[in-house]
Amino acid sequence: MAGEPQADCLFCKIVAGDVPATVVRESATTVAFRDINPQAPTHVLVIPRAHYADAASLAAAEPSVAADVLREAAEVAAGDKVDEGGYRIVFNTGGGAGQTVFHVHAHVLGGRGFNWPPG
Ligand code: D5M
Repeated sequence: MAGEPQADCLFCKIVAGDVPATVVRESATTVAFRDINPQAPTHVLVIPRAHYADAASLAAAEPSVAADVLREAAEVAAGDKVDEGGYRIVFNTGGGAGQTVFHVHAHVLGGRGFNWPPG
């Protein structure tokens, strides 16, 4: 069923506490934890507790939780004090865009400069 935990999903296992993660924030609907392979001084992933493959599926099924993810991303940036310098929120969507974990996650990146367009 949509949103239900998936046995083979790494991020569902982090939500369940079955895989360790450096959790920086939790809410009723989301978990935020540090990326295992950081690409910036701040690199945190914000995920919904519910399992959806990508941002579009989450927004279609549970738009209020999609908003929660964005709100938590802003709180992460403020908590790491990277909000004033500017930060980036990225949802890689689909393998062609670099998505490797198919449980939607917002990358929150900050603490350094960024180029546009991204690589
Ligand atoms: O991003 C998937 C991201 O997930 C990538 O930046 C590494 C990160 N990752 C993978 N495994 C872990 C664990 N166990 N903890 C924390 N972070 C992790 P994507 O946009 O799908 O390429």
